[in-house]
Amino acid sequence: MKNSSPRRLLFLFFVLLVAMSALAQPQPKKIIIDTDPGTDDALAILLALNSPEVRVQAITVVPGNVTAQMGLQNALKLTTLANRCDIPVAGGAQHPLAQKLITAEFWHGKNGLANIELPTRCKADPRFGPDLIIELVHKYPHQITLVPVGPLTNIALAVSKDPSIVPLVKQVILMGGGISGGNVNAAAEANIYNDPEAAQIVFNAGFASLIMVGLDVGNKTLFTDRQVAELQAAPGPIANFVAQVGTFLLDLSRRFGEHGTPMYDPLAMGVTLDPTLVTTHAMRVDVETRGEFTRGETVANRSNMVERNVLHGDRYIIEGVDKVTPNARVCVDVRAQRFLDLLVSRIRGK
Ligand SMILES: [Ca+2]
Repeated sequence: MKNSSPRRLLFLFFVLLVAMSALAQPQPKKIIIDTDPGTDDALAILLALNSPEVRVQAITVVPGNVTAQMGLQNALKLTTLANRCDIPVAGGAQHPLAQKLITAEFWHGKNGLANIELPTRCKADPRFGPDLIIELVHKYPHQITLVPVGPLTNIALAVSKDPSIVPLVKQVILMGGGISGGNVNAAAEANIYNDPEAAQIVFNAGFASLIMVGLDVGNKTLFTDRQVAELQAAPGPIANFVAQVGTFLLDLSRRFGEHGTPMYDPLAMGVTLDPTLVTTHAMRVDVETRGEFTRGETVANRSNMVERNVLHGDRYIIEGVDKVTPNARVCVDVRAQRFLDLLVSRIRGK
């Protein structure tokens, strides 16, 4: 016993050292990507799959840029390209909650992936996307970050079916909305416009942390010829595919007099990897569902206050102001070059 003590101490010291180094290594975030792929969705997915900060637990598909069926096939093409058939890819909603679907082949190519043909080897998971979200949130309580980069239909269905998941979700980092105008029209951003009722459910579900990565920052992250050239110089099928997507998007942008194409969905993934890429302000955000010109607008209260108007006889009198509780952190600024460098280096496999 006396002789074995130093050896035992040494062993315990070694165990402690291993445990400490394991603790020092940050564990990858468990994420679920809810997506309508989509060119910029494809880049967001490939960014995630090339990044050690996250582990993709599932990809759930929502109709938006393309139909639900085409989106599912596209997601499977992307996991095939990345050689990641181990990741469950599940279909979900077939249409928005309360309106007809609006698809965007105009912006994404007729197959949704810049008309680039990719093979499919991976198979779809038979589970219903919102059910898979519910299942994974219960399996990993307080560990799952949801990264919705399409209309919010699947997330709304999941929280409506099982509201008990809301406090068990670690964070929601969504691409959608804007607080300085829209891209569909003067007021609305496409993801929110494609299912305003779902978006209103998600913003008001009561998630502990919800980050809105909207047009205000997405429009500042412009992918240009420089990034295409950097990717063309890199070997491999993923860099090659992303360079081709970039070329397609840039050709489209030039038709509208722009020299760059916004990286909306990839930026939401970038914020998931590195929250310091953006500056956020806490705001109360509601989604307009009835406006004549503003259906689908994310209406953000910057001061988080509303006037208290009290009826006195035939008129209202302002008697003070009431605070409203913020439900989102809205991205208001972005370190765009740092993000683009991160995107390119990860796609290049570095
Ligand atoms: Ca998308």
